[in-house]
Amino acid sequence: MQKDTQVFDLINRELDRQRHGIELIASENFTSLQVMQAMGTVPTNKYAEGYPGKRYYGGCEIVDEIENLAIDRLKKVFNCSWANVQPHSGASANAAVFLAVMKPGEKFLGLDLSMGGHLTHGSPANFSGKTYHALHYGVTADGIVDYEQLEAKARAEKPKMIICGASAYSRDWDYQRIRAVADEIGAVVFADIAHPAGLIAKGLLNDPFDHCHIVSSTTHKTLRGPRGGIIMLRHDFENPWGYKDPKGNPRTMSQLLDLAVFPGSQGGPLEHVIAAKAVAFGEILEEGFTAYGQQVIANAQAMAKSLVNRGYNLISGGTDNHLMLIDLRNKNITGKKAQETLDKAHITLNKNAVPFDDKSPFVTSGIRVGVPAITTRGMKESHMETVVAFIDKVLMNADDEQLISGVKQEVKSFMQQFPLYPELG
Ligand code: DSN
Repeated sequence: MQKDTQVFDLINRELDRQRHGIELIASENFTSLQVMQAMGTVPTNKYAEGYPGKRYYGGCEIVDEIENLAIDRLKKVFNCSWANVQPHSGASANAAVFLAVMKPGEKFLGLDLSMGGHLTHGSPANFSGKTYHALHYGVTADGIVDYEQLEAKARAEKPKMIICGASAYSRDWDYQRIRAVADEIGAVVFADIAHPAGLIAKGLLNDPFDHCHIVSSTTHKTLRGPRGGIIMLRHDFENPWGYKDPKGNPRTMSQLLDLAVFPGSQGGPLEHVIAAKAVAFGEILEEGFTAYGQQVIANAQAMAKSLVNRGYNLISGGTDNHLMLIDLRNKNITGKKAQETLDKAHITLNKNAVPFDDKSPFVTSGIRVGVPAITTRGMKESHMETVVAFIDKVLMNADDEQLISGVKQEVKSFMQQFPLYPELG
């Protein structure tokens, strides 16, 4: 068969783009070569609806072993008693949690998207906001989760589920406080740790598992695995709403979640991706991943300091994790223009609404900056000043095409010290 040069040329161009640029999208990372190699393998050919030992197809004995290995490793990573590794993405994982816990129209409480939350935490454009009754809490003027507002809404509205977790929030969470109010009203606490999961895995941030009934994550952000989702329970429990199986036995939360993933919301699992998840979980269990997580936090703090020194306004004033949110209003540039201009210099990040933003989500007043990917490339605290200097130069000269083209060349030569996938030639 002839090689499909059309597709592989595009893939090689994307490899070049990744090699030459400074990747600051907070939700992105670079997997190991082994993780990628596992993804491009023969389990992609296999149908395996169901779960290990309980499949709807023959020939599943080896993919059963793959999936069990991924589950066992993930349980070790987060010290959990149960895990489901089949969700195709974080959004799919969250859809399954909703399906397991909520009936259409029931109330839940999550962080507002415009305050750093996620689409699946109740955006009107998403299944979560369309199917269920979404209520929101926000952040205070200081940019910290408004726990008092969360508690007041929880007591007044009595939602069935409270979601904690965010996609643009630079501070740690007080899971214990959220659990306390949830216990008062009989709500389930669901933590979506997609962003900081890799830091939580190594004990570098507060542990949600003892306080949150259900935890979901993606596997491709700070966990540095393939694109995908996971759901975990440290402690299984009998559902408090009396949901029963066809024989009239009460269902446990793990049973409800398994059913909600398959057959509830997905068909055949992607066993090649599950194999890659297993490889990534193995890497996280290694000693070196702790140093990676510590370096992520050190780099984020160095970058935050450098930005503040140059007069940038960081929401909440800094960061505890891998990202920061910058309000650009004092710099007279919108988030949209900043993203587009930085892109021209091979510095990739995303525009982001800041809390109490006066601009539309398509324009925004802010940008989100994350360091997991550049930390994987090998950058240390001392490199953050250089990266911030590039950003500042571009944003302060956003209409100077020639200068931006010069920065692009400087970025390309700077990135040569941080090789990416040299084995790929
Ligand atoms: N798209 C992800 C992010 O960038 O945070 C969330 O799903």
